[in-house]
Amino acid sequence: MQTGLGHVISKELREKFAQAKSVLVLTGAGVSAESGVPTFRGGGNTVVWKGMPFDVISSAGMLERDLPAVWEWFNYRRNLLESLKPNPAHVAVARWQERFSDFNLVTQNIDGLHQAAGSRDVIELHGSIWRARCLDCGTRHDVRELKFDDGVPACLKCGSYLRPDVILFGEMLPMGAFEAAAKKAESCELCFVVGTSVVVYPAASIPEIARAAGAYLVEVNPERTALSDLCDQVLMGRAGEILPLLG
Ligand code: BJW
Ligand code: ZN
Repeated sequence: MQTGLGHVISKELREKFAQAKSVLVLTGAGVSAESGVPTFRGGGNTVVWKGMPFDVISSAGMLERDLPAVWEWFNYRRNLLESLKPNPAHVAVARWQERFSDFNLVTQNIDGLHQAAGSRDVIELHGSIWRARCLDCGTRHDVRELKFDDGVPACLKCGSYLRPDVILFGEMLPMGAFEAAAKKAESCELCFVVGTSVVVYPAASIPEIARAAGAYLVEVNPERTALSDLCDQVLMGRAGEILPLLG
């Protein structure tokens, strides 16, 4: 007998999940929502910080205009993240890597919570809030090793300014990350799209690629998205409640 939310997983999906060998999971901000990380969009709202919409402060243009403000914004979010822990959705996804012979996790998140839950080889499409990158020599540093006395930290190698190692609007994704994710999408049998509004490209094309290549597409989100009509299954609800039901 099924109890609680157990009924949301159909027999067909349970069978696909039991038989699949190659599985790809694409996650977005919603997978971290139950850990306490605010999403960018959803519920009809978008994040605004000090009067600036997030797509203004998290943009390539703002980096050129006001690097200290960009650091202030990321320091604020990093401070929030310090005390947050992975939730049952991160834990379930980390377990899946042991279950399938070919398992790939692609995330748009920069919070590092998948890794904190034990996921390995995560393809981070939008970088990491825990790293900084030199504007001059390109060297990457762990932000926890940097001094922020003057607002903008300096490169430990060459002394030039550092920037957050994240992908802002109008910037190219990290070399090879999208290509690696797209290749895995082309060959997966089962693709989960979890906690993303699927509006930011090129990340949003990953499930489209998987679908076009014949994958069974499952969306997990409390709200419908532009992808919902393309999906074989839409599991409407919170990732931390739904993903553990699959095992
Ligand atoms: C739950 C839940 C729970 C709640 N359980 N779910 C093609 C067409 C049009 C535009 C473009 C295009 N190609 C490129 C562009 C431009 C742009 C873009 O896509 N714009 C669109 C918005 C229109 N893309 C780019 O600029 C990208 N670069 C690029 O394409 O380079 C080539 C290029 C260069 C130069 C010129 C032109 C092209 C880069 C995109 C980088 C995105 N960066 C950000 C910020 C990172 C740094 C930071 O954190 O500040 O990444 S934007 C922001 O959105 C962040 C996220 O990773 C990303 C995606 O958001 P996500 O994860 O989907 O979160 P939300 O909040 O949107 O949704 C949360 C969902 O969770 C909701 O659906 C909720 O319902 C759900 N939810 N609780 C499960 N408990
Ligand atoms: Zn440097």
